[in-house]
Amino acid sequence: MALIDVKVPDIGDFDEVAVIELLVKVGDAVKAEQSLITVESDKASMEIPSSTAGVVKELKVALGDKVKEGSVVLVLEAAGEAATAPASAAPAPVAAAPATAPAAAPAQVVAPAAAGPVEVRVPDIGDFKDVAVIEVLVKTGDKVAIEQSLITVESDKASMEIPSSAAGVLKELKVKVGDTVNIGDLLAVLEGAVAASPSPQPSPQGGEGAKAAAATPAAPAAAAPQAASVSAPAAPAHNPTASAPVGLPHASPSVRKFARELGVPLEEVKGSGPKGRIVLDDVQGFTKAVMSGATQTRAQAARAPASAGGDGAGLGLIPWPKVDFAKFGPIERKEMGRIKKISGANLLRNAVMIPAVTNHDDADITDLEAFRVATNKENEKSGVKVTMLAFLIKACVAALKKFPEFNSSLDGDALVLKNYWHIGFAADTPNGLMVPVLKDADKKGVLQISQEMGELAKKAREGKLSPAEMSGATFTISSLGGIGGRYFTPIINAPEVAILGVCKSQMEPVWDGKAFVPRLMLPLSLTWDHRVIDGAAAARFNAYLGQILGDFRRVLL
Ligand code: CAO
Repeated sequence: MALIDVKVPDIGDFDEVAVIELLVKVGDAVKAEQSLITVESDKASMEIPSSTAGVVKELKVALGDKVKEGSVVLVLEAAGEAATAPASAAPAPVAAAPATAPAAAPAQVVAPAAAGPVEVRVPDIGDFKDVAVIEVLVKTGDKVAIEQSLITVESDKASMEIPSSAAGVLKELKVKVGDTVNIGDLLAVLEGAVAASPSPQPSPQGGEGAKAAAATPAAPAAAAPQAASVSAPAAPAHNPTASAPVGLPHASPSVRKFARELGVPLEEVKGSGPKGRIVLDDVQGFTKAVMSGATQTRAQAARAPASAGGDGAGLGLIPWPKVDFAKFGPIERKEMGRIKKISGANLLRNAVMIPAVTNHDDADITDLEAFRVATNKENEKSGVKVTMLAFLIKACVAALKKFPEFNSSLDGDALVLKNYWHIGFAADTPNGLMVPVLKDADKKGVLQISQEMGELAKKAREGKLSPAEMSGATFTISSLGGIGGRYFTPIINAPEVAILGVCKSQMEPVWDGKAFVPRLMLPLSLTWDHRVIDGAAAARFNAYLGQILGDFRRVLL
């Protein structure tokens, strides 16, 4: 097996470029054309590929080293036919193919010095053909300075910025991300432009002519077009005064490609490489963080409904007022607990996304309450106490069976009607609101429901509910009956489509047709999703629920 020195090939006018990434390590099997290192000048980065296959025996460069044409990158133990190739006899680089280095010579400026519309075209960019525009760094209306980068283009091995050689206001951008460009292509039109050089040459018009014009400064002028044209200097202009691109993510072509494939917005990735350069690990780390929910891309944040503490920007609302409360009196700051944060974000989404309406009604529970009290007396020894909520769960199941759309969920344009009746109930706990779910309420009697509810409520208060015990609800009841109040507007627990709020029952004078009689009235507040349920159906649901609670024998019908 022959050992081959892989050297930096002809990289155009690059003088000394810094090694910013090592893409292989000792022991790696390398394929022909595989990139070995990334080098970078002040304007372009490029990868140096290997033109021979083999195993890396020794790395001759380290991060931060400066290399130029002929510098040995590494020693390869060549494999197969490549091993028979002369290792270093040839004056040309032995292994590494030219990295399609951008042409170094600045393209010729052909704009008049006077103000006016000026076309900016792609200059001679060496062997690059059909290179993709991967970033547009300016927008219409921007003031562009001479040498300011306009776009970034990328071949399979290198990326470079195309700067403007004229100053002016950008009137029109002729390219967008994803376009491919070649020498002479029109990039932009500047107005009030002042060219970098008053060379009176015609602008390259594309194709070979353009190349010739750019490569031969003394080429005779063609007929000058109405709008004078300017060729932007080729990317690696080595102009120390060239302005650094603002906000351009610093990354090699392979990292950019990798990020594009994953849909990672590079400008949001924090680089850990030299000078803040984004390396492969950074892109992977960012992807993991987004997938685990630890972070969000800006696009996600803009799409998502504002979180509990959100500022409403995602909804296009004016920002949340920021007030220095301490200015008005003493304050104490207390971070919200985990459950409050989670439920807050859910409640906000549900409140914002569901066109919800609430119907209020009353149910006469005079007889039911008498029955409940009697039942509890009879069952005193059993330890199971029946509360109104257990009867409400049973009554709701009957109403849900009669009005099945209340026991459904929206799935796109379809309604999913559920043939099971799992009832969630809001429980007030020291950690915040929890919603345990009483499964198969249709198959259980009021005593069993009471017992299970008691166990679930206890678990909720102790923070011991399992995820399974909090999922699968088809309808929810929020009872404040033990506390007080008259009516309220509960928020639907998506993807359910309705929720019943219950407040404290109280004795009221009710007209029975002849006289006012004292009756125990239970306030009901039914909130429903208007996309699924109509107001008439909601009124019927409440009325039916009231009838059942008024005469519980109806549950049997
Ligand atoms: N009218 C009058 N009294 C009522 C009543 C009603 N609608 N509902 C319950 N009561 C009475 C009970 O009979 C009981 O009285 P006694 O102590 O004299 O027997 C007392 O109020 C306490 O009942 P409870 O609240 O312990 O039991 P419950 O089955 O009604 O409720 C639970 C259980 C877990 C739902 C409840 O404890 C709870 O946490 N409620 C709060 C729910 C909540 O926060 N909802 C708001 C969500 S939106 O933020």
